[in-house]
Amino acid sequence: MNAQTIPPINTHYAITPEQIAFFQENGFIKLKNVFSPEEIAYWEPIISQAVAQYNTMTKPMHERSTYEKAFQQIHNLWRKDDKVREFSFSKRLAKIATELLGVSGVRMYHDQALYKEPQGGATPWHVDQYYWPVDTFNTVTAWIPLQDTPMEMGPLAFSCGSHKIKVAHDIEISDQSEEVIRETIRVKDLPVVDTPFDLGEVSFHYGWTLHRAGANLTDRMRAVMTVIYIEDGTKMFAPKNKDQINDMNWWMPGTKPGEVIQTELNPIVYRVNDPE
Ligand SMILES: O=C(O)CCC(=O)C(=O)O
Repeated sequence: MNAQTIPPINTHYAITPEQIAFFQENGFIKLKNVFSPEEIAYWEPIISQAVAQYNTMTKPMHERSTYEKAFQQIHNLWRKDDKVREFSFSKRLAKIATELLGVSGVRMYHDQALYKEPQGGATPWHVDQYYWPVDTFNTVTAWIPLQDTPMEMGPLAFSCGSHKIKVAHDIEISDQSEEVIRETIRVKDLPVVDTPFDLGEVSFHYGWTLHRAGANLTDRMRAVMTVIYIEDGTKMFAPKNKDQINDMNWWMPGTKPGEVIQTELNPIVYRVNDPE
């Protein structure tokens, strides 16, 4: 693709008040055609090449923990690769995140590639915010599959309305989080949305929404990029577990409890009055 045909990554994607209401009520939303097939065809090799370069997980599948079987996980690719930075700072994505949260702007918390290998295991049920020492409800992950993602590849699944209940808030991603949440969903009869993703479809979920992904039963990589945003103005609280200490050091180094999160790793990605 030459310079003229590189698809612009910052153009606007319109969401409706009904979609915002759905997100805030259910804790997630799946939006079709956020990216065109041409855009995915352009970005997938760029992101996949960076993942191949920076992946450090080389253990054979049978020697890995449940967590390690779930995906190759590469954090803050935007710091390592300038092209990926362009993708992760897409104003299209950040504007959707801002509008869904109903806030005046969002900052980068971090990005991460989550590549589920052929025959890779399921991602256990969990909440993301267990890991994050952030003093806000307003966090959101954009989950961006870089191919169409049928059921047998492990698309992301969500428990509807589960951001409003307190389940497994103190459990890391593990067999235990899977068991506790699965049982809660069964007992409380909570609805679950577990459906394939079309090419270009992107989901957004709150940090407290219960979610999981099935195993990758195919012989193809399930390539997914994610970008995690926090509301501008969010403060850090004193970490409550070892994972939150890691997150503090990784995503907001130098920030003290009670301070606004605004290090060089957390630039503003979108503000409501930014020019289109
Ligand atoms: O991609 C996956 O398998 C899990 C993703 C996830 O848990 C997340 O993005 O919060």
